Amino acid sequence: MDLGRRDLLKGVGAATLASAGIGLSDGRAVDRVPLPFGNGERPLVAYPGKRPLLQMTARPPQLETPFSVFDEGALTPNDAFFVRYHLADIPTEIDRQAFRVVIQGQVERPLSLSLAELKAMPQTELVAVNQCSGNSRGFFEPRMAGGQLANGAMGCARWTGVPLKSVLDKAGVRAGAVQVSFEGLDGPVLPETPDFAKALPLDHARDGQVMLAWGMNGQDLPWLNGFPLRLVVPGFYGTYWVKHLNGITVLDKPFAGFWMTSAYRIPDNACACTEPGKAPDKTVPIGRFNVRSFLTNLTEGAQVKAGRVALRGIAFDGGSGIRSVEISTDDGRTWAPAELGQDLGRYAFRPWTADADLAPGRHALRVRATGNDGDTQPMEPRWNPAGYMRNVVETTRVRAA
Ligand SMILES: Nc1nc2c(c(=O)[nH]1)N[C@H]1C(S)=C(S)[C@@H](COP(=O)(O)O)O[C@H]1N2
Ligand SMILES: [Mo]
Repeated sequence: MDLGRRDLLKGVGAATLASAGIGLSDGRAVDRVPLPFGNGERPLVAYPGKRPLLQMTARPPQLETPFSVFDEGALTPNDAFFVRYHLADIPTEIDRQAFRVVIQGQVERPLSLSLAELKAMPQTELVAVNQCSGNSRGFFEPRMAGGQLANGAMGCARWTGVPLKSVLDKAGVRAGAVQVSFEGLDGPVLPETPDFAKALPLDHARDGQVMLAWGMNGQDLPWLNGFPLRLVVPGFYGTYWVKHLNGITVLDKPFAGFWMTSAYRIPDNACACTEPGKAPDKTVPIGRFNVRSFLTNLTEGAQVKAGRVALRGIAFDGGSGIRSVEISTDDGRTWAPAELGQDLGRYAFRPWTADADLAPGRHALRVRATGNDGDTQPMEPRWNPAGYMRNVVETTRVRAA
């Protein structure tokens, strides 16, 4: 069903992507940057509403955040936030007055809500990390097909919107409903490509935290992050965070779309992993983030002055919150606790700081986080065929002199 997409595109006084100054196809490369794996060179390209970011593909735009941004604070600035799309027909013109999100399917009262109507409902705010399932895929060994990302397909923002639950309650979910599906204004270029749509179990959709968000760090959503409305699914991989959200359908049977039944699936076991090179016997849809941590102020190969060295970084997990972060300066043989910084909520980046004493010579710095749920990061990388969910204890090799 076409949810009025054409109508939305022809509104008068529509905001357009091009009005921000640069067409999608002619983003200017200002530099080229090497990511630390084979074929990792990326142009730094400035898109509308964005500072120069690492361009993985141009059509559709797929942009990675330069890692140094994560050293600047726990909230990722809107103009530095990564961009992921699957389908090349992304909206380039949206009339914010004419925009509607439709709630239909197994409901008592199908709704078509404007932004003004949504904003008149009780609002909610939450700081949460959005991370692509394939963040860090470029570091997998053996390597696999898919976007060759370093660690910049993640970001943390303060999201403003209304709980999905409020909107579902307004529509009145019918007895027997089991799932809710979501789709946005973007579409495939070829009709045989399946349109991007995702689904959540009804209980998850009604947990009060899943949100229809129009605000990001106090501003409208950047165009490329889903203007004017997106789904925010705290603690869950970005694939569920449907952008340009204009269709919500309550279903009485599990959603059978390609992006749930074939794509974004992980091995159905505790580690979500297989022996490298092996396919899993059974898969399930990807879900919650595992726990990760990063050193942000020193990069691989850095030279530092021997003696006391200040380290800092970030950690996050799927929503239990970070209990502790530990640092090793001897490649994981011994560990010392880091100090946790400001707590912006259990779905946010948690900053940490630590002091290390580095004798002259080479050091392998490692950082390991543990969540309040007791989960921690493995010392050896795990593997799965899609290159999802990397969360090995990362290593940064530096030299003190
Ligand atoms: N409409 C739409 N929403 C989408 C996607 C998409 O292709 N189309 N990609 C998803 C994926 S896989 C990710 S990782 C996040 C990325 O969010 P961002 O582009 O705002 O960083 O958007 C999600 N929402
Ligand atoms: Mo993603």
